[in-house]
Amino acid sequence: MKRILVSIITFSIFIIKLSAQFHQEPLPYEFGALEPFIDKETMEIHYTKHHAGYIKNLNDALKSANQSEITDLDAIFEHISQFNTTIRNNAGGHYNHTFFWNILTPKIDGTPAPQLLQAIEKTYGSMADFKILFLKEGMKIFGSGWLWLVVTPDKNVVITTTRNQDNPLMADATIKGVPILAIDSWEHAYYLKYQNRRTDYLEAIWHVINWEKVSELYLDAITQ
Ligand code: MN3
Repeated sequence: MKRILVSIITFSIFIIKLSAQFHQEPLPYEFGALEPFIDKETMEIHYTKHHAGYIKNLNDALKSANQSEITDLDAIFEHISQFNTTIRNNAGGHYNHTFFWNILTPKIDGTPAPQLLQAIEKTYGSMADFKILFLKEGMKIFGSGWLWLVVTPDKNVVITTTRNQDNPLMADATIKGVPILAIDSWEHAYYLKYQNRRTDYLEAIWHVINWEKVSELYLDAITQ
């Protein structure tokens, strides 16, 4: 009886450990759904190889660091200095990509909710000026990184960029804030279709931004 009980407990711990692993959510649309703005092959490689790779590496790195009990990415970002670079890069990679898939949509040419539009106009004058500046900031990223629109603690919307797989939730971010929009500016996000033409990619991606989702994130962030 005792042995059975021990087996049950051991098995339960095993299950808990398994469930503590990070997983990849299904992509909310088909790989080819964002064509012609983002091509099917790029999406497929990006989701099945790059993003899946970050998750595997994150789980492996947490395990080797004896930090497998961590199940919350926010907890990693808030205490980022307590984690090694592999965990930092891959936790960021997992969060950033999950976020990115969800702010894209096959329903093209959406528009932001009035409240978000007003917030963008408050900081940047107009939507057109915001888009120009956003593109400029995206072009300034040297090497690999991300382009963001965040809600800062004083509830303003601000453009920021991060290097590698860092994000504005990390405790040591230059501009901290709640992300509401993110563009992957790594070459792997656009190279197959756009090669070195990052400008073309950053201009094309506006067509597939899920403004409904971005607006929802904005409204959540200002009421937090
Ligand atoms: Mn990527």
